[in-house]
Amino acid sequence: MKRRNFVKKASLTTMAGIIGADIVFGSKMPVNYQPLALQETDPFTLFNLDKEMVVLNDKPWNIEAKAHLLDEKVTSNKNMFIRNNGIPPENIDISKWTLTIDGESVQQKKTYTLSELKSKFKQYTYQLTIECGGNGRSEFNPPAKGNQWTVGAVSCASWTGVRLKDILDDVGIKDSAVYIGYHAADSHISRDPNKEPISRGVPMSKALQDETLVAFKMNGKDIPAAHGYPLRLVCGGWPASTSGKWLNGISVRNKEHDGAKMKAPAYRVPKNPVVPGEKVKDEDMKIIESMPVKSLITYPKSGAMIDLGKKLNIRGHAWAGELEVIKMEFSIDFGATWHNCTVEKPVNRLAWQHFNAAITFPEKGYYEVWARATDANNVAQPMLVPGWNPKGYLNNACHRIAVKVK
Ligand SMILES: Nc1nc2c(c(=O)[nH]1)N[C@H]1C(S)=C(S)[C@@H](COP(=O)(O)O)O[C@H]1N2
Ligand SMILES: [Mo]
Repeated sequence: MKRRNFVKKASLTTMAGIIGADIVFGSKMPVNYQPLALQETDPFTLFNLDKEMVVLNDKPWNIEAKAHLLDEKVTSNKNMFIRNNGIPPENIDISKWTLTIDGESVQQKKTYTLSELKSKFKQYTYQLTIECGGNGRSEFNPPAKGNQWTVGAVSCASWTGVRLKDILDDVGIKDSAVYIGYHAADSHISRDPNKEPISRGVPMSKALQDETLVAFKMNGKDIPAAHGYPLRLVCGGWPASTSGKWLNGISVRNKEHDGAKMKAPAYRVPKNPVVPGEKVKDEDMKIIESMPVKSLITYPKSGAMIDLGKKLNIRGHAWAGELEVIKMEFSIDFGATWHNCTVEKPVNRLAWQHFNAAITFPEKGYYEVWARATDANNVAQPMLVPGWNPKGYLNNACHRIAVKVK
């Protein structure tokens, strides 16, 4: 703690405002010191979360939803998973926030203020599905290290912003461009200012899609602090790690971006299937691009009870990375037979799709309802956990709920 530099008057006033009282000896407070009253440790209050959200890690915060919390058509802040790799930025002054576009493949480096971005480019709103590459990791055996996500590291919120392609067009991109990489304002967990916690990216073909947004609103309001306030890259349908929160820079690269968590084995899976537990060489891994087809039953909760003769109405969402879901089915006999659900069209490309079905059960007893989505390439979800991989990515097994008929 540096005792010689004292806190600036302006930030003292801000802190006093939040605490709701003057900090009497504030002028004696060391710089970067966080008053206890501001060291909020209850994530539910801190992030405004539903009380049923599940905390997997508190340093950094990693919090997931339960399936039934994702029942809304558009995910609200209180039910949205949080995945942080480092320490989110504090005391953000949006009047000073900028986005700098640089890299080997820009005509010239260019910096925009937040208000320039908002006024210079046309704004678009899309619902975009964002799923962590490690969603479902908890089911792999042998277990993979990392957050033990079950099913809840996925969201589909409504994002408003400007198209990355319009910004890149304004900057001017050289023919040599192959990849973009994002830079953000969060700090490495070690607090080492020379290290980025995460700096990932996507190939130009994804960067230039209409739906790839540099967003400043989520669900019609400022992006919540945990989800990237005041600016975020959103690449729907790809591993959520490509959607950089607290965005302040984009490098247009003449090679695959090599920022933090771009190198193997991060966000990579074996090129060919491997025996569970096997060591895989870096050069035998490939980077995850579009996420696989998947679905979630969001109503009812697992463990539902129903009277014999009554219909059970199930519902949920299905998504398939870059592709559309063309078929949604359910099974009540452990996958022996399948029946169609109704599945809606997406409101826009890369938004999850809603499904529902009315199920009749033949007699009293225990059942499981399994749900299975099929994408536009006719690829269906596997019934059980798919290909084991060292980091536990891409588990898109059918979601199941237990039902008792009495
Ligand atoms: N700057 C920054 N962006 C980030 C991350 C991060 O730690 N820092 N985590 C990434 C990962 S791994 C995921 S899964 C998503 C999570 O987004 P959410 O917390 O808004 O749900 O943000 C991505 N973007
Ligand atoms: Mo992630």
